[in-house]
This record gives sequence, structure tokens and C-alpha cells, in this order.
Amino acid sequence: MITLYGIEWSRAKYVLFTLTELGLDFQHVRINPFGEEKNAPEYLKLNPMAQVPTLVDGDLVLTEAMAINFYLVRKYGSGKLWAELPEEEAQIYKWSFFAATQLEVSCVELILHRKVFDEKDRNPDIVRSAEKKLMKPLNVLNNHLAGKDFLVAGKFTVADINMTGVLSYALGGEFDFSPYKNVDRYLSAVLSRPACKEAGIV
Ligand SMILES: N[C@@H](CCC(=O)N[C@@H](CS)C(=O)NCC(=O)O)C(=O)O
Repeated sequence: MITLYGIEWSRAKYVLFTLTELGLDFQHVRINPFGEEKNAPEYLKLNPMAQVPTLVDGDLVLTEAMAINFYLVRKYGSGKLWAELPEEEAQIYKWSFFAATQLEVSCVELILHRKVFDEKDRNPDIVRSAEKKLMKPLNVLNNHLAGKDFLVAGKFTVADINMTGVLSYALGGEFDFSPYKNVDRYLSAVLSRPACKEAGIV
């Protein structure tokens, strides 16, 4: 039995989206990253960073949301959510790492400083800086998505799941995607997938 640790509004949502797209059975342990359960000795053995998500599948204990997604797709996808050619696989990694390294920090800052933190701990300078930092990578993404429904190989892949998971933090942080027309269209289409709704992403 696969076990996923991490509440749905955390980065565990990226993994929930994949598990749901693949129709896999799993046990869900809803650890809240702002709570104390993540510091329990038993959980720290699984994730010494005291973070979520963590996946356990038999003897495998895996952390890092996008690595978990790659594993699930390669192990259980039978070709679904993946691509055929090495060149396309490389693009799946490229867009996932682009999401993780060029976009994720700013997207998370937006939701933390607009919605999650107590009013007194919110910092408008961080919000302004995050919005500014997003401009260049979002323009690159917007250009890439011109005339395309998906990031890679003309099909829905795990790269789209990883990208949407990251961008959903900016949406939750009231970021206005309308100047990035292709990203806006793409995001609406992916978010309307039944698995995305079922997994509780938004
Ligand atoms: N790079 C990691 C980041 C994991 C992460 O930062 N998770 C957050 C919740 S979304 C967390 O557990 N934060 C609690 C903490 O860092 O103490 C991944 O993608 O899985």
C-alpha cells in the first residue's frame, strides 16, 4: 500500500494530483506542515527535513514532491503522464525544474504573505518583490505555451502536474495571470481536469 504524508493544501497536492490521475489506491496521512506532528521522531525518520510530502511505498521512502511524482509515473503509469523519446523526457525534467527553481519560491511567498500568515507577519515588500521576480520566467513560460495546450510532447504529462502545482500557489496568493494570456488559458484548462478537482488542487 502506498502512503502519502501531507495535508492537501501543502506540496502534497502535487502528489495527490498524480495519484488521482493514475487512479492509484493510497493511504493519506494528513500531516499539517504548521503543526507539531512533523517533528515526531517516527516522522523524522521518514523525512529528516520535517517537511511534507513524504511517500512510502514498500521499502521505498521518498521525499521531494516532484521526485515522488516522477517515481509514481515511471513505476505505475504504463506510459501515462510520460513521454516516449529521451528528448521529450528531458523536457519533462526541464519544465519541472523550471517550476521548482524559477517560480516556486515566489509563488509560495505570494500565498504566505497575502493569505496564510497573520496580518501582522505579512510583508508587502516581499509580495512586490515576488511579483517582480515572476515576470521573467512567466514571460518565458507564456511564450512557450503559445499555440500549445501542454508543456511537452503535445500531451498531458507529469510536467504539467508539477507546473500547475507550483502556479496554484500564486493563484491562491491572488496573482493576476491575465497579462500572461497563454499561461492563464493553460492553467484554467489543467485546473478543470476532474483529477485536479478531486485531488483538491486550487
Ligand atoms: N522541496 C520540498 C519542499 C517541501 C516543503 O517545503 N514543504 C512544506 C509544506 S508545502 C513544509 O513541510 N514546510 C514545513 C517546514 O519547512 O518546516 C518538496 O518539494 O517536497
